[in-house]
Amino acid sequence: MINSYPQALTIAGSDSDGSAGMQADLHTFFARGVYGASVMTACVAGNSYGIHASVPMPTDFIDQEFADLADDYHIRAAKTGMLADSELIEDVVKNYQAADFGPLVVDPVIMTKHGNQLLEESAFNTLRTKLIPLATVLTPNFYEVQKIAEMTIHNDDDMIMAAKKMQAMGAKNVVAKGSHADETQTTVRDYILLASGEGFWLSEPYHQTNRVNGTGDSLSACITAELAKGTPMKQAIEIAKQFVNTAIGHPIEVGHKFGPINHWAAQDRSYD
Ligand code: PXL
Repeated sequence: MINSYPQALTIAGSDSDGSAGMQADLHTFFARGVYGASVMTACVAGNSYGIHASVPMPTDFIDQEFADLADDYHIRAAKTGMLADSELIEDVVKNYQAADFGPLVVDPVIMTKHGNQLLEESAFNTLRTKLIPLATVLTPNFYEVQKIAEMTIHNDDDMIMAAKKMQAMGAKNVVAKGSHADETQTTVRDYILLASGEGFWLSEPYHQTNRVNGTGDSLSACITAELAKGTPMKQAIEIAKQFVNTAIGHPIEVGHKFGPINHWAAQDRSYD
């Protein structure tokens, strides 16, 4: 009986306003009926106007967080979020390899939507060579696709080529998120490249709202939650896209400027 309930882990930064990072991940795990644990990698002070301070956690503290979870819990899937710098990436890679925490979803957090840099430029290569090879799923947004694949995306063929490049770096499955740059667009299209080599586009309605903080965190957390429950990969990705779209489509009024998405709206009601 002990540890029979599905448990997932977020390895991420804490965001004080609760809209993104570890807090968005834990909201998502809860909404999907999965128990959520957390390894805190950094602490960010911010609100709906932006981020105003950031402190990385000491690596020996991170090592202890991993050791305590490995000693007691049965983590069935894990995800990474903000990792700040090369030293933290290497420490997380070392700890994840020593643990048995199931599939790993890597959300390669580089920059917030509002321009705050959350990963040092000098760490991009460590991300490519050390963390991405461990990724069961890699979930870059449009900006991160271009940074990681080192190319500019002009059209669908470029996106497909970038996804293949990231798979060649070692990511088994890639969810490459499309552009939101055009305010007149009615849909958002993401390109999915599965481990089998199957590639396809997923389209969702585009909502014109400034309540989208935590979107990428929640997408990757929802995939993680579904993998922890044993959902097959393609279905886990489709559920997560739907989850985030529903959460964006039912905004809640929290904060004065760029608010969070609404995890309740997209809750898995089979747990009520
Ligand atoms: O949404 C990206 C993100 C990830 N992690 C932390 C954040 C943010 C955005 O604000 O604060 C800790």
